[in-house]
Amino acid sequence: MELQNYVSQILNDIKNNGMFAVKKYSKQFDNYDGDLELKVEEWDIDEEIPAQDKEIIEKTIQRLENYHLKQKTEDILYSNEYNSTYGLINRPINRIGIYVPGGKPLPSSLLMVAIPAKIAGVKEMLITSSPKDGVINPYIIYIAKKLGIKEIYKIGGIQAIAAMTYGIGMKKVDKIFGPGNQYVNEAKRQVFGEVGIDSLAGPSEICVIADETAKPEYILNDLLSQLEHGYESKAFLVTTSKELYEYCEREGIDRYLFKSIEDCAAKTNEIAPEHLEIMTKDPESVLPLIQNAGAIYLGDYTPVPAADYFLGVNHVLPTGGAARFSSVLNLSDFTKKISVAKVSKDELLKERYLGIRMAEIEGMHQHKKSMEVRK
Ligand code: HSO
Ligand code: ZN
Repeated sequence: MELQNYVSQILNDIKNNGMFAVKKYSKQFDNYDGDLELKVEEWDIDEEIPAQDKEIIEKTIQRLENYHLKQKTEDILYSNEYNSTYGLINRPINRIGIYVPGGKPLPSSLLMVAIPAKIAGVKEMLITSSPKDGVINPYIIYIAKKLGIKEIYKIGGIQAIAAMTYGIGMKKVDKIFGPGNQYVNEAKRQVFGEVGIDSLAGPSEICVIADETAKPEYILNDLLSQLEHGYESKAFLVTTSKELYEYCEREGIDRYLFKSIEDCAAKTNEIAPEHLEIMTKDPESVLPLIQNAGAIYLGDYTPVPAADYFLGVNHVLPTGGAARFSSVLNLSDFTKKISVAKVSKDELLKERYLGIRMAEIEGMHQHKKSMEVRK
């Protein structure tokens, strides 16, 4: 059956039959029929995490916090010449669900979502993940505890997206975050509207722009590191160096040789890669030429994996060309903007002819009346 129908049937089944259906699919897909919510004693994993790892996690959290705190934006509130007030204010999303893929849980990706969420003021967070042999990865539990997340559900796949959307076995969430396989992505796509979703993350990609000054060994390793994410991941080399072009000949690496850096930048904008590394004599001078990329890392000492793990920048990025129209995960993904106005009598009476005429054009008589009736 076609993916779309397959997913919509399962979503509908869960919407109509609730917990009974969630349990059925957990048994079928995760081979799991135990408790769906993590039990009190299962939270007790502190001894499984080595002290050094706890320190690494602590330092990483601090670096992520430092970077994301800078993104806080002030509410806008101003008065105009009529002494009316206008503004745009921020309010956090109240409750979010974070999907953690069970096949290869990435604790670093949990940090990348939960930390900006906390800084943005999200009050309630939960995690869903398919259990492996009945258990959730202890690093995921450790990070959840550390960040004050109080609910973890052993539910994966389409059923996790349905449970979060319809509130089955849990209170429903306002927005769903986190990457997943093609079934999870299709489920997220279908529930969008009933619930918010972050994005539809596809396979990871890297693009490197490099000239003759770049170190071939660094570049090849960076390209290969991205391919480690899976067979669908993509690596692009866009270069003016014939030597580098030849050095990087490997399966899975798409290479382009151009005469100028401008041409390299144009090709990169077409690709709109998730990650872009610029390793040229003067990387800052290339930056203005780049229009489409999820993240840009300059110079010899900013490999993508450093950004994946510890720099503090966010590694949740648009993939598959989505960098043409969407952004790296940031605080605004966890907040809503609300417009505010308080109009003075003077302004309404003097300016209402604008609205009154527009209401006439649209044939909206009661709209007109509402503005007219005031004296
Ligand atoms: N490169 C991935 C993030 C990641 N890498 C997590 C390793 N763990 C997407 O930006
Ligand atoms: Zn990575």
